[in-house]
Order: sequence, then C-alpha cells, then structure tokens
Amino acid sequence: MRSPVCVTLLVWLLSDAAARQFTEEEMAAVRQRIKSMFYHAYNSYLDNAFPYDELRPLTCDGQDTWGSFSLTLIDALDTLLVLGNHSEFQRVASLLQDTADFDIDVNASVFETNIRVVGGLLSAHLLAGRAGMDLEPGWPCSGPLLRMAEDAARKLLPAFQTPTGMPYGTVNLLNGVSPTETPVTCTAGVGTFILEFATLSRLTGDATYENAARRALRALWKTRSDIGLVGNHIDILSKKWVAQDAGIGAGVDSYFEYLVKGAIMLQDEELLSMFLEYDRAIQNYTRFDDWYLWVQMHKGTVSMPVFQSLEAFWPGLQSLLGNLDSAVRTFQNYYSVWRQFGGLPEFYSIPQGYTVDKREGYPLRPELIESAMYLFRATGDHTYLQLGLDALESIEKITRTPCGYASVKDLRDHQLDNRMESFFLAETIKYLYLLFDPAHFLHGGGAEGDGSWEEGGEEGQCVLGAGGFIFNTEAHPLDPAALYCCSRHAQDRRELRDVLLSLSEPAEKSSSKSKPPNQQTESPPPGQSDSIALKPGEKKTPPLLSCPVQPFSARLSILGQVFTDNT
Ligand code: DMJ
Repeated sequence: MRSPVCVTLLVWLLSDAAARQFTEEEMAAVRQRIKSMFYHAYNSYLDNAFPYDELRPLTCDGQDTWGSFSLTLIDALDTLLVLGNHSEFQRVASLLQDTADFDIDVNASVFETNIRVVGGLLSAHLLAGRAGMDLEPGWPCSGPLLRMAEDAARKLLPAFQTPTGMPYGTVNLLNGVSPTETPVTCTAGVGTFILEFATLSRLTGDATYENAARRALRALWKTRSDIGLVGNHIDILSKKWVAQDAGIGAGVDSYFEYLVKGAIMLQDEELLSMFLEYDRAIQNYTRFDDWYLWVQMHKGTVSMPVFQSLEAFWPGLQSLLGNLDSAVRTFQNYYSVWRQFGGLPEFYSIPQGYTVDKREGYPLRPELIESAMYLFRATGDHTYLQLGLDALESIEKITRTPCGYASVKDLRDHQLDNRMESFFLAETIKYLYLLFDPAHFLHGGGAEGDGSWEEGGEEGQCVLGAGGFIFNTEAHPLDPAALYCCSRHAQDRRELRDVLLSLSEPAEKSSSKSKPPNQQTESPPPGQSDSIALKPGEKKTPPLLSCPVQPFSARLSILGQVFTDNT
C-alpha cells in the first residue's frame, strides 16, 4: 500500500513542476508533432482499413466494430478541420455523402451510434462553412450532412419507443429493436442524447428527437435513490436498478456530462438543477480526498474504492461549472496515476496505489487530456501543457506501430492490443491539439475564429460561433448559435404562416387553429414548429435570420461559470 506521505510529496512535486513555461514557438512545435501523429494514424486507416470501422494497427488491416459505418472516417472528419485541412475535409464530406448507408441489417449500439455517427455528422455539418464547402440555401438549418445525421438518428428512434421512454441499448438499423433484446441499459445509454437530439430538433424544426431525449432524461431522473444517486444499469421496462453501484465513471459518466453541457447549450435550468442535485449527493457520498469512489446507490457505502480512467473527464466538467479548486486537486490525483504508468489504466485501486486485475489496459482514451484542455483554458497554468507533452511522449513511445497507434493491453509491460478505437482521432488527438492551441476558434471568444467565417451581424443576422462551442462526449463541437438561429428561423416561419392563415381564413375558423385533443402531440421545444429541413433535391431561399450578436451566456462557461439567468 502506498503511504499517504509519498502521495502528498508526489502531488507537491507535480504542482511544483507547473513552473515550466512553454513559449509560443514550443507550443507551435508540439502542434506540428500532434499533426504528424494524426496523419500517421489517419493515412494508415485510409490505406489499410477503410471502409471498415477501425484500423487494426498490429496486423495493418481493418475491422467493423460498432456497425459498418466507416466509423473512423466519420469520427475523424471534424478533426481534419480542427487541424486546418480544408481540402481533405471537403473530400471526405463528399465521399461520405456518396457512400454512407444507414439502411443496413446491423445491430448497433444506440449510444455509440449517437455520439460518434450522429455527433460527428452534426459537427461536420456545422463546420462545413468554415471548411469552405458549398452551402445550400437554408444552411445551417439544412444541408446534406445534417440530413445524413438525421437519417442515422431516425434509425435509433425505435429504441426509445418503450413504456418508460428510456431506450434499449441496441437497435437493428434496418428492423428496429429485436424482440429478444435485453431491457437492461446502462445509465449513460439512457441519458446521453440531449446534445445531439436537441441539435437535430432545433436545426431541422422536427421536435421528435429532443422530445425523445427529454422523456428519457425525465424518466431516469425519477429513478434516483432516496439519497439522490443513480446506479449503473437499469431495466428500462420495470425501472428497477440491476447494477446498483453509483459513481462518475463507466456506465454513468456522460449522463452527468450531458446534464451540464445540455444546460449550457440550451440555457436549460431543468437540466442544471438535476445535475446540481446529483452533484450534492456525489460530493457527499462518493468523494474522498478528491478521489471519487463507487458506492451503493441506496446506502452510500463504498462498493469499489477504484478510480477508472473514464472518470478523468470530471475535472474538466467541474471547471465548466466554476468549481476550479476541486477540479485542480482531482486532476492532480489523476495525473499522478498517469505519471506512475505512462497512461491511465482502466481501473486503479486507490488503497493499493496500483492497477486492478484484468483492467490494466489503456485504449488511447482522451479523458485526462480533455480535462487538461479545460483546466488550461480556465487557469492558464502550464502544468497542463506539461501533462499534454507527457501524454504525447508516452503515446509515441508506447503505442506507435508502423501502421498507426495501438491500444495498450497492459500498462505494466506495455503489451499492445490490435485495436485503434475511432475516438483516438476524434478525441484524443483533437483535445491534445486544442490544448496547445489556445487561440483556436473552437475555444470561443478568440479574434481569429470570429473573423474567418460568419453570416454578417451588422443587421442582426445570424452570427455563428458567437457563443462558443459545446463538445459532445465524443469531442464533436456543436454551435449553440446555430441552434438558436434555426429555432428563430422556424419561429419566424410559423409567425408568417399564422399571419397568412389569419388573413386568408374566415374569422371563426382561424380562431380554432389548435389540433383536436386526440391529435395533440408532446409540445415542441421553444421556437420549434413544422420541419423546415429541405428534402433531397428541394431548394429554398431562407428569410434573413435574426439573432443577437452574442445571444449565449455559454461563452461565460469558458471562464468557469454557468449562468442560468441574464446576469
Ligand atoms: C468515447 O467514446 C466517449 O468519450 C465516451 O463518452 C466514453 N468512451 C470513449 C472515450 O474513452
């Protein structure tokens, strides 16, 4: 067992290491190295694995894993733009429009398809203007990549057609949910849809997606225990908790992430208050010395004194909420584990200070680097750059193969696994690059991003990117301004339609426009009406969009605060 004195000394030494300052030239040189890493992996995928989902970096071939989507290409698309490669972004976006097909007889994970495929396509759609793609009239409220994202999401909807509204974990993209499908879904698999689904709804005007995500969130909320915690797996039909471990890691993580980011992106107090109530219970029952343990969801007793690498997103999330002190201390704990092994093992026993049996791997996950990016943005402390450089060096040294980068099977002896998950290019490399590029437009508020591509502003049109960007859990950036502008677009069209109807209809008819009770559907989100998305081949000229220049206090989240009112 590691002594507390050693831990304290190590943490102190690590804080002291923050003294090293990186110059702009050094950061630029690191950015170049990150680009080379990206192209080594990306070209290896294209040369050896495409059109399969993933590259197998030891055997230099490909395999389908989460579907049959050419997943790595979809997941990596927006990273191309982040690295400034507009021509390849355009080529791949066009290629995917010609080749992607979601009408396939494949059993796909509802969660993974949403965060990687729907999220990746939405993000590419929203960034298409910056990438210099030809935009159809009506963009960003319509466009081919948006239609593809909607096609993929539509295939997931049957999973949500349950008595509780909580989705099944798997759906067949062609045939819907199998009659033999298990009703047991992990918590994150129920609560990780609001970012993508609300984006789809607000861009297209079709409320179905956001309503489905909200219904699932509200149902899940009602199942929390008397002490305010949720477990790990739930039976979505009976609402019984099947796995009762409560924590912030595997199976749960992105549920909490989406409550916070959904609150920021949609300016939604309901989501924020849900998170804040959970957070009180999490701090009360699971936090010990700035580590977060697993506890029994009804009793609060410790069930697993373990840190999981997936939990390393938490300091970044805390920084979005302004809880910087706590975020920094937790990050230091996690960074000490990275230094011990040159990567984060999937599970780390806190009392033993060592890896857990059969969970010694590091599958190239992004979470610690993601938190470093948020914390560097919030504090300017170069300790986080040092972590970034350490991560880069370890990944290069331990995981690089002639044909890409390989997951680490065991961090104790650096044995490798024949797998490079698509999140390596979607998230790990992207967050690493953004960490070393503090002026990047995706950080929001920078002068550079604001100048390069926008739709006016002088006369009150849309100013895209004005509110900063929210990353989905697969690091796909979403633009809250686009959601707002398209919602306004839909609202303008509805108002215009109402005016025209009131002019053309006899008085008594126009006063009863509401649907008869048996046709009432769940009310659409604010600013939504009938679909305004273009059907393939249809062309429309949009009205001028009217959005304030900086409508979102989301930009304040960059400074570590979330505001739910207009202060
Ligand atoms: C990614 O697919 C997402 O970040 C998800 O939320 C968790 N797992 C991987 C990365 O570790």
